[in-house]
Amino acid sequence: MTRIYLGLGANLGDREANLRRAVELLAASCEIIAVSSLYQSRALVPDGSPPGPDYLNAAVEAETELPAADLLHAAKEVERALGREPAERWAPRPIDVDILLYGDRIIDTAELSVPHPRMAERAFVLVPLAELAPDLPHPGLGRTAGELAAEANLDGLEHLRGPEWRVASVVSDRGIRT
Ligand code: PH2
Ligand code: MG
Ligand code: MG
Repeated sequence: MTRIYLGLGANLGDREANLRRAVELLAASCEIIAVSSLYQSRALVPDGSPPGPDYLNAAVEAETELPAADLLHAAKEVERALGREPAERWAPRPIDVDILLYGDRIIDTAELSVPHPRMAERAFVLVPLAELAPDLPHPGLGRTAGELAAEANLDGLEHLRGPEWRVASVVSDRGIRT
């Protein structure tokens, strides 16, 4: 089993329902250990692009037997199941499931880069991740999720909902640690 961390984001449709359904669907291929609080932030887009609706983001801690490439395909399958259609890179989406960390592996293939290449600059990734695993080292940077989160620009990141949004039915008993 490999310990993994996923970043979830949604800025179209019923964002919270999409995130909850994504966790439920991911439970088919992973053992869900813990789910972070729900955070809201403005859409980060390149300068000059239309911003689009605000995002909800969360992080998920899980374990899986799937090799990384298969986990990526499972994540894409969840995105498709929730109605995500192929679109340009920064387009609004009902769900985005990103592999942030896969054990302590560094992966660089045409399909997949892990750790997620932009996670270390993004408060909407780091803050939920640090909630789950503050002492977790980033395998490329050698700094912990908590350290990176403490240095991130928190402007506009809103803690929207605590534990009550979490999908209790699919979170493993081992994950009860609040
Ligand atoms: N994801 C993006 C682009 N911009 N902005 C926020 N606030 N949250 C996201 O998850 C996000 C984004 C591309 O995956
Ligand atoms: Mg993303
Ligand atoms: Mg993505």
